[in-house]
Amino acid sequence: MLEEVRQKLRDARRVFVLTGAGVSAESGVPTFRGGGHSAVWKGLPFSVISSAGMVERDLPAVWEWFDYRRGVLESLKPNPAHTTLARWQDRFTALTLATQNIDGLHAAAGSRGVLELHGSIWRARCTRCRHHEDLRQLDQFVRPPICGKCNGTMRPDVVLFGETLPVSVFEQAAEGARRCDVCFVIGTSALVYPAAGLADIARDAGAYLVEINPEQTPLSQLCDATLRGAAGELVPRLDLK
Ligand code: BJW
Ligand code: ZN
Repeated sequence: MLEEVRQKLRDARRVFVLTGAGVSAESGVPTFRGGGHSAVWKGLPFSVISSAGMVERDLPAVWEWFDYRRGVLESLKPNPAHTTLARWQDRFTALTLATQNIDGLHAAAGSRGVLELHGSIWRARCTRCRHHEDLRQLDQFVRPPICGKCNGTMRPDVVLFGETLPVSVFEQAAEGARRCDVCFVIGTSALVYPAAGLADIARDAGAYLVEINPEQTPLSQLCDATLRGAAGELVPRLDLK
């Protein structure tokens, strides 16, 4: 199976990659689901704490949850899956990398133009005027932070359950999926929409669909190749010589 996928990659001109939490698992980032577990924080399932309703009910708690996770991420590094995907950028006519992850590890590995479908944990966004701030450069530790442009309240610039994805980011990802020869779906449970639907778009447009995941997902049966195992091991083994 690995050899067949390698061959498809040798012939491919346009490649689309959709990644999820599993691609960062070997860097030490906890996944949301998988292995029979589901993330919980202070007794709240993440589907509650990472939801639009929670921003309205308790924004300070949302900040506490994201500040905690940013603290975990600060010392973590990209793994060989991230670095291999970054190298692929220069090997094809076009490589579109869309991620559901908010951890910034693809960019840290050197990937350019990463389509962050669910936003970034490193940014804050004003709830009033949508002004963005990079939290690594924000010289302000109050929570919630106050917008420098309009004095509004800021929130993490991430897409929570019940919120819409940034339209132009999703459109660029959908275009990459529609036009690709080979589509990789790496380290995602493929349960969360509309991101998971990008694989359907690629498949419907005739792409060769490859899943890399130690576990089965709802997408597995649609795939031309399913590579069972860890992304940090399998992606480098697909690297073109
Ligand atoms: C490894 C590995 C290794 C382990 N190597 N792999 C249609 C039907 C039903 C519901 C909906 C629908 N369309 C939309 C919805 C609602 C909802 C949704 O999809 N719900 C489903 C759960 C049913 N979607 C939304 O609300 C989205 N918005 C939307 O649709 O807007 C329109 C709308 C607006 C208003 C009303 C109605 C519609 C927004 C979704 C935003 C998701 N946000 C989160 C949180 C982000 C912030 C945060 O981080 O807290 O994003 S949820 C969470 O799940 C996070 C992830 O990006 C996302 C996906 O998770 P992912 O990446 O797949 O991770 P896991 O943990 O699920 O899986 C890890 C995988 O890795 C596993 O398979 C492991 O096996 C594998 N793995 N180690 C490779 N080493
Ligand atoms: Zn503002």
